[in-house]
Amino acid sequence: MRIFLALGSNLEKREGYLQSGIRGLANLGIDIVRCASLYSTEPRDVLDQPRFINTAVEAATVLSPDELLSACLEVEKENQRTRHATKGPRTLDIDIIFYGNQIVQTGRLIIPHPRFAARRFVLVPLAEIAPQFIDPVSGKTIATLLERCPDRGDVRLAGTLQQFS
Ligand code: PH2
Ligand code: MG
Ligand code: MG
Repeated sequence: MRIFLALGSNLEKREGYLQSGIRGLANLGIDIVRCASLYSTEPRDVLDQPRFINTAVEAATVLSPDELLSACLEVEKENQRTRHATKGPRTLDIDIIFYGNQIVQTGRLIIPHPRFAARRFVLVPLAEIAPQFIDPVSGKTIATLLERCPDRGDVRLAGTLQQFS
């Protein structure tokens, strides 16, 4: 299945956690196809926290949505992710945005990610690697969703991960 994941970090060595997170995913059977640039982004939801580095990856996997979620959580854990405050500072966050064009709703998982279209820190990296991908919920492309996104949060290009530059 063709999948898209959003990654973010706003503690300590942020690029290092993103790099290590992508390596961790690859070790669990998630074949990374493309990785967007790194973006320095203004915090949303909880405003009083350090700026994030966000990126997005396209990958291929045979894991089911539920297995994919478990893999993401395992890689977060490997990277010292703790859960103190919801939406607060974190070493590594890996969110499933799309699982092909499937709509998934289980007790622990909603795909597409319910808030992705309202967040520039997700849409900007995603639009870099997949502007024409169609969101199965709205039927709109990522490029269109970005154009129409009301979020004005600052999102600035901040480099690329070595292995993807
Ligand atoms: N993640 C959050 C809350 N706020 N803000 C930015 N800029 N980037 C994020 O990844 C982020 C956030 C909860 O997951
Ligand atoms: Mg998140
Ligand atoms: Mg998350």
